[in-house]
Amino acid sequence: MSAASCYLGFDFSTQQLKVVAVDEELKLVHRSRVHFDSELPEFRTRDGVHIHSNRLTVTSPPLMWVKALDVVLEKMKKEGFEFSRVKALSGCGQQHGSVYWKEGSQKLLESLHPGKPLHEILEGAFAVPDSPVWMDSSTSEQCQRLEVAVGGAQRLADITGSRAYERFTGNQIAKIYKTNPDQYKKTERISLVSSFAASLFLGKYAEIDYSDGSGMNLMDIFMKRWASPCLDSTAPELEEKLGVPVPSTAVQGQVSPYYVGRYGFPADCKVVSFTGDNPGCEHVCVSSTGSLAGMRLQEGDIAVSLGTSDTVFLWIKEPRPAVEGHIFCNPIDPQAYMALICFKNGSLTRQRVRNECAGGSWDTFSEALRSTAMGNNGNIGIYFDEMEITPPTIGVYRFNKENKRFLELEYWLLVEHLPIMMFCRSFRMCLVHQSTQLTQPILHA
Ligand code: 5FX
Repeated sequence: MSAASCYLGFDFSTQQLKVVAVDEELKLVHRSRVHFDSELPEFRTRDGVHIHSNRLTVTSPPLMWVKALDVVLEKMKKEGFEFSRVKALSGCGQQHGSVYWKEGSQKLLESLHPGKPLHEILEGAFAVPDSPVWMDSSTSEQCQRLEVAVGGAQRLADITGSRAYERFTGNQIAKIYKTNPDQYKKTERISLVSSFAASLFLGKYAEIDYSDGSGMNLMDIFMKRWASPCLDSTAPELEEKLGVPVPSTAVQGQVSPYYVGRYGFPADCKVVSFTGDNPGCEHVCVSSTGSLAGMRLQEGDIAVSLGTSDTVFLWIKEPRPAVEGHIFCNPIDPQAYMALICFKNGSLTRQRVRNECAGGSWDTFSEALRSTAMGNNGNIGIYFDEMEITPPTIGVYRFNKENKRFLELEYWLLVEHLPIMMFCRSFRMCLVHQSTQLTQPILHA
């Protein structure tokens, strides 16, 4: 490896932590990752999250993200990565998720000892040990209350870029304040996943950036500051706990001496605001998930990102917020915006169907697609394994070309128990036969 400068981009996504290093020409010089379920099994996540028994509450332990950072940096060290070359770093995180730093954590961050891994130092730093994440749909009550408080769904969208959404951070904060007032009281600072990750590098609380801050139902996206009516109806003393939002391109400081001592980063290595995974972030971050900045989108471009969530987003100049979809501040151009629609049932649902129908092989899955007529002869299946965001519904919806719903039970029998299915279909046909007074029995469909 030559001694030229390089830049690091971290991506704290739902299922893993990824890091890439690029040189001055944006050429990839290093890549590493930590997969939460398999490499940090002690946190007992499935696909990076805990889905609670009501199937609406979805959380992840912030300490797992801290430990993932320890592991990835140790991996890089072992592989001989020269941290002394890093001029600046930035990154992104899954949007909307929130981290609740306990009283006294600022002091802990300021005095990180390079002899210890971060997860040992920060073990007791979180007032809420399991952070709500973007897959959570448990805050309908808080959403309703917020919309009523500000004058309706459209009014809220006109201010914050979105009507009230369950996963948006303000509604998550309101739920914690209501259900766990003690945890809320003990919270010194609330970060998004992105600003939490930046805080780990800065050794102090990082500010929330405008772009990721737009996914909270708390920020006025035109004035780029917290919207008082939203704060007031969410929780008391919230403004102090949130800090001051800053541009997504702001340099927030230099790396903490911890990284200089433990890994050999230069003392003047800059930390640029981290932002959400869909906005992506400043040019120093080359996120490997789909993101507006990482894909270098320009006005008029539309991107589709197929990840744990599926999103469609575009760069816009004149936003008109509506009650469906979101408007976020643009992470690159402070005058511009980005529009986004998010679908929760993305890659995990696709993989589930692939496993059931194609023995876990994408090749077999693709072959099945290729060998079927375009349009699938009018048959269509829509799969919402978890409560969807757009539209808010759950279940499997399969229709034949006559637009008749094919019941899930039949589908389950067909896939799992073909012989029983054959029997049931014959049986049903016999019933049909009886009710329609046919003279000959129909044995199979
Ligand atoms: C966007 O609004 C979303 O909720 C998701 O795409 C998350 O950012 C996934 F991490």
